Amino acid sequence: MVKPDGVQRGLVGEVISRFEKKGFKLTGLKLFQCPRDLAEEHYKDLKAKPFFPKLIKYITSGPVVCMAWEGVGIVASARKLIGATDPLQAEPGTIRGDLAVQTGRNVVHGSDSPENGKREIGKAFDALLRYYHLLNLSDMITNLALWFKEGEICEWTPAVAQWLRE
Ligand code: DAT
Ligand code: MG
Repeated sequence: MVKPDGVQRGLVGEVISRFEKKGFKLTGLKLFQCPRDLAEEHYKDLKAKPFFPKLIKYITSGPVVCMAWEGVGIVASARKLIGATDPLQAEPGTIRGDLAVQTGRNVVHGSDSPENGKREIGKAFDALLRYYHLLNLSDMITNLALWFKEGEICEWTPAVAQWLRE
């Protein structure tokens, strides 16, 4: 996700470009104003931290760009492309290392585990979604994933797939 500072600074294209060039596949993309309750749920593990109120204010301060990316080892690789949480510790060549100077304005969020990726994007719930459809309970589906609703993730095959993976 490109955070509000990244959107305000015109870095959306730059961030997307780095993931595209690496060879990952974009399956979801939207500009979105994050409401307070979603921000608090997303960062609930950090609720006890002294910086939590500022973090919530920051992440809700303007639109973010939510993205879903797919690829081999995507979570670990994305974390490497993004760089360390503190941009001053992030290596040059990483998004934060190249484009940011402060932890509280570190431009991007990336899921830190496949499990959290599923919680944030929703793929973990595929089987459950199909079950809910079968039972005609579609109304219950919208809040199963944090950042994307059903139908917002698009499965497709890039024409270059065979040139990225043997
Ligand atoms: P990351 O975004 O690298 O996954 P995290 O999950 O530990 O890092 O923290 C989430 C966000 O909270 C982080 O991007 C910026 C903010 N944050 C973390 N540690 C902080 C600190 N010590 N001071 C201020 N903000 C902090
Ligand atoms: Mg994190």
